[in-house]
Amino acid sequence: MNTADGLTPWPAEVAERYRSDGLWRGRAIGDVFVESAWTHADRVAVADGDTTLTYAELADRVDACAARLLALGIAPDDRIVVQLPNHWTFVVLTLGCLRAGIVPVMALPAHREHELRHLIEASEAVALVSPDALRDFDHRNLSCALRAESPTLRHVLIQADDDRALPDDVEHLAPLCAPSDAATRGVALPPVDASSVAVFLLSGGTTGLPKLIARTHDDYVCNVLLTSATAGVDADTVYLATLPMGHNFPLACPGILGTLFARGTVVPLGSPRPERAFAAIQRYGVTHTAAVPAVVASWLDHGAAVGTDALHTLRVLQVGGARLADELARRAVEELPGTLQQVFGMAEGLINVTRLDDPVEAIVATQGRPVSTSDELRVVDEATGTAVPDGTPGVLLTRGPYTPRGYYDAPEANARSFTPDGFYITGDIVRLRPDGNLVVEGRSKDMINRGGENISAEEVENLVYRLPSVRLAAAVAMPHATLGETVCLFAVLHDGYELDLATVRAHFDASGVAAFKRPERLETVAELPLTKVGKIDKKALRELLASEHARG
Ligand code: OOB
Repeated sequence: MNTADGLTPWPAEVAERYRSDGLWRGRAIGDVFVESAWTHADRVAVADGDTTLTYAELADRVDACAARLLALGIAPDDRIVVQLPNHWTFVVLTLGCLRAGIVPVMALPAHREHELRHLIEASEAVALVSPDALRDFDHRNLSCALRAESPTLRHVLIQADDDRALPDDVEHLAPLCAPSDAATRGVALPPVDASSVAVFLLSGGTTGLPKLIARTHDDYVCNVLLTSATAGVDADTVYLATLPMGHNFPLACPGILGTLFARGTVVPLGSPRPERAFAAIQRYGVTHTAAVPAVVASWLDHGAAVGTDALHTLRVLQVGGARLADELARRAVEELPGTLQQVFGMAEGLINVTRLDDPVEAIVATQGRPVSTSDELRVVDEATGTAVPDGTPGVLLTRGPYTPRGYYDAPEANARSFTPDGFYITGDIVRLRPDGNLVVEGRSKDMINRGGENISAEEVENLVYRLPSVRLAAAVAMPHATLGETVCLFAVLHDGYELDLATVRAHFDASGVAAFKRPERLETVAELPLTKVGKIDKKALRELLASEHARG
């Protein structure tokens, strides 16, 4: 299937307006990058340990990578699942795909068999790129097993040390990312249409496995440039990426792409741990970075212990992915160098940010406002769907120039998650303040946000139902001091059965599920509270856990 077949396009007259307003520039991401590269050929584009690439070197490798992917028989519009750790090869490969019109599907390093199988199937991927092994997990073995069972997957590309011998049936990623050579020089790359799909991002997923979000070159360039402007990214920016680079936040808000478009320097780092992050910030003179609240908490504690001198070059600390508690925000403003920017965004599109010159009160107490005046927001009553008065909490709906009108090839999910007139139903409960800023008050969608990782309650429950002992299951967000929330599982068992947490977690591991989805607590109960229509009353369960948490 061609990617275009699974899309829900913006209506023609809306697309025309976005073009005439200059929001959609008709430029492919790879073309914008190449242009910025050749005007600043000698500046450092990527600095990753021993590997430093100038713009000229990066652009050379990117185009060589594009030519090599095409030479492998991977064609424009083919999909490649990319599961790489934060590393310079991620940048070369991703841009190489984009230059060739090949569409990367952005998996996360934490994903396992369960998620990867789904991504390969849903995108009909022809290739999978993964590390040889990472944190004691054998990705190569899994990748080959997935290829053996998939009707579409032909190539497994493995990121490994140069000298590591790999079997013949997998490709080394390193030679694909090497400088140009006789075989690639002069190879003409196919033109890439700006209205075509650039990347597939993953939804946080409220129902089951992640859905694919097709972002076009036009909409993603728009996303990158708007967020770059609000974060003050320029040629002097040194951006540290510690969040997984395939996630929308570090990839494009403004992240890696914003920094490269502005001719700054990207510093990939494999871990957000404070010791490593502080050292990288000091070594490279980092000016911008993005973190989730749990990471900020660890940086604050580390800073309180060792001081924050290492961070003196920091100009902008972006925090988002989960609600930043006002108290933590205040500490970040007071104790860390630079300006705090709250970012309330989503892979589906809409990005809200506090502005760098906002009053401290707004930076501390709100999650910002949309980056484009063309973003349309509605706050509606959860039950009736009608607009609530300004200042009253309600569910946030949105549409706009970088918010696609539907998930990829998912008519049922689209009927649930989009209104007939094309608004995305975020499932976030927000309050709109008179100054235009939003405050995230909660969530109507059935999700657990574990330190920025969105976990679908339904996916967890479906996995639990595979256990023979379980009659009824409910996965509920449980308050957690640093992560914000973790998964608490309530289960009603069949007569005569027993179940403990270790068994549940071992079952998740054996099912090949990303580790962050494992329940942190199990409560076996005789019955679950039900709503008047007979659904499991998650609200009551959440309140139970919250009141328990409040009591300490
Ligand atoms: C980002 O994207 P996703 O797709 O992983 O998660 C989106 C969801 C939002 O709908 C919301 O429920 C939650 O994550 N969220 C926040 C938040 N930022 C995201 N909840 C409260 N406060 C915040 N600041 O998480 C994402 C994408 C681009 C930029 C930043 C974050």
